[in-house]
Amino acid sequence: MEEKQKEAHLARLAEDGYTIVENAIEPDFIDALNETLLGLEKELGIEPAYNSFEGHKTLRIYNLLARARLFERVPVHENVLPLIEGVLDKGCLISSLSSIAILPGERAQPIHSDDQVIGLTRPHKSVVCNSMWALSDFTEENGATRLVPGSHKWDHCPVYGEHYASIPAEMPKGSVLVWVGSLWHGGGAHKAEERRTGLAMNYCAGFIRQQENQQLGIPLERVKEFSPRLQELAGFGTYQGLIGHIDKQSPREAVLGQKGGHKSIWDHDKKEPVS
Ligand SMILES: O=C(O)CCC(=O)C(=O)O
Ligand SMILES: [Fe+2]
Repeated sequence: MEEKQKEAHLARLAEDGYTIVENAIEPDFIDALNETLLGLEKELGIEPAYNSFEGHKTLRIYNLLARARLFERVPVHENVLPLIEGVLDKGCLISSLSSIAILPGERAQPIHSDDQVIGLTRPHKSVVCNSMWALSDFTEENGATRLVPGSHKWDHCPVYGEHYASIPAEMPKGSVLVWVGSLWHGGGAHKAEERRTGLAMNYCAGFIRQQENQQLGIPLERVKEFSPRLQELAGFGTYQGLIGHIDKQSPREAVLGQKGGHKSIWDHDKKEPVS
C-alpha cells in the first residue's frame, strides 16, 4: 500500500472509526478462501451458535490458522496489516481469525463495540483493531456490517439489543473494512438470497490478551512453519522485548527452538564482563 493511501485510511480511522480498502485482496485468493471455508463447514459440521450475538442463521468457523495453511497469508496481507500497525503499533497481535457467513433470514446482530468486554474507560487509545474481508459482495440487503460512524469517540458503550441509527458498510467482494475496537457496529440483517461471507481478521495490542488463544490453540508443529512475522503476530515474539518472555527468551526461541533475534529490554546496555 502506498504511503499516501495509507495516511488517508489512517486519517479516516481516527476521524470516523473505520475505513474501506477496495480491491484489497487478489481475486484468486478470495476464490481459494471461499472454497476452503465451504469445505471446512462441511468437514466440521458447522452449525449456527443459536445465540443473539453469533446468530441463528450465521455460520462461524474459529481458529482458522489451525485449520489450513492457506489462512497464513491473511494476517500479514500487505494491504491491511500496515493500517493495523498504524493504529496499534508493530507489536500488534492476532486476536482472532474466523469466518462469518450470514445466511438468508438472519436478524441484525446487536450493536456493540468489540473492545467493550475489556472495560476500559472510554474514549481510550485503540487496543483493538479489526477487519472484515468481503469474500462476497457486502450489500445492505445481504447483511453488510452496520456502523455508527464516530461512535469510537463516545464515552459509553451501546446498550445490548437497543436500536441505534447506523449505516451499512457496502463494499464489493475483495474489499476490506477496517475499524477500531471502540466503534459501535454489528452484522446486518439478511434479506437477500445469496450468503454474505466475511473473514473476520481481528488484531489487538501486543500488551493485552488475544481473544483466541493462539499459543495453545494452534499446534506447535504448524507454528514452526509460519513465517517469522506470522509467528510474532501469533504471540511467539515479545512486546517491546519484555511482555511475553520466557526466562528472557521469546517463545519462538524458548518453545519453538528458533532463533528470533530477540533482545530483552533490560539488556539494551549489556556489556561483556571485564576479566
Ligand atoms: O458479521 C459482521 O458483519 C460483524 C460481526 C461482528 O461484529 C462480531 O461478531 O463482533
Ligand atoms: Fe463486532
